[in-house]
Amino acid sequence: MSNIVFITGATSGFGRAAARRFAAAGWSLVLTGRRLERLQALQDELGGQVPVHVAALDVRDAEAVRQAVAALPEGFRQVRALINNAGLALAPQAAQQVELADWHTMIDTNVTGLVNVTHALLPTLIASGAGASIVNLGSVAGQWPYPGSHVYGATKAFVQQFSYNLRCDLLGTGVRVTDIAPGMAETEFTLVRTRGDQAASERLYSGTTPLTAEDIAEQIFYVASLPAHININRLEVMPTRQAWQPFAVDRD
Ligand code: NDP
Ligand code: 8X3
Repeated sequence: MSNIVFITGATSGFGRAAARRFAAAGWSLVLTGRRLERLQALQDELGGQVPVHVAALDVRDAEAVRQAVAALPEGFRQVRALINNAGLALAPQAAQQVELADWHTMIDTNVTGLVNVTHALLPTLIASGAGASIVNLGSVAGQWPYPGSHVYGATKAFVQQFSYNLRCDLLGTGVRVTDIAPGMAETEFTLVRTRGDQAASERLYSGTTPLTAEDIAEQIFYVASLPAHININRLEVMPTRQAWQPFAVDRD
């Protein structure tokens, strides 16, 4: 019987690359996201390789999440790894210029969505026992402040602390929890953040060497496939060509 991984946000970026990485290792896939046509395309691509189940799912909807987990077909129920990847940043301008609705969308997706899926799958993961994994996608923005990060960074700080706190409660169950905190990675992330500004997205990643979706998929697979006695608590990963800046000072 193959291992089963449940991935949120599998329609793009890290989630889609993770689906391919787990498939390459023979894992069965449960792929979720809101864009069903992209899920079906991934199912067409990987379905000849491993069993694939897709479910269109908005992680913000707790009842839909509960039903999607309850409706997992035979062969996909004994989930061994949960990859809590669905998430987004919006409104990169200063906090005082941001619409409240954008803050709510980030909280609803990155915080509420992540706990919705975790809550729905915890019994299954605990039943799976030693070697089961929850891999949460945090961010360097959860640890390091920068202008325009406001609620986005705060949601990722939540992801870090929730991951650590889960470790405490899951001690003795064998279920591992990891917060993976990437720096700049070229995906559709900036396109979403800028509401479709392709030029802004290309500008951010041009002339440097960002992380790729495949780089992070490799880290996700790594932490979920380590021997059962090893738990990576937090994995912060930046491009070599990204670092911090000095503190900003307001002067007369
Ligand atoms: P992408 O925009 O490429 O992918 C985001 C994924 O999240 C999509 O598959 C999208 O699917 C899904 N998603 C968004 N909202 C929802 C929702 N309400 N319900 C279900 N799925 C949703 O970005 P990345 O791959 O870069 O981002 C993945 C994660 O990594 C995010 O949590 C992000 O915050 C984090 N991250 C990204 C970094 C980067 O620089 N790229 C760095 C650090 C962390 P759909 O729209 O089909 O629902
Ligand atoms: C995404 C990376 O640097 O834009 O979480 O915050 S960054």
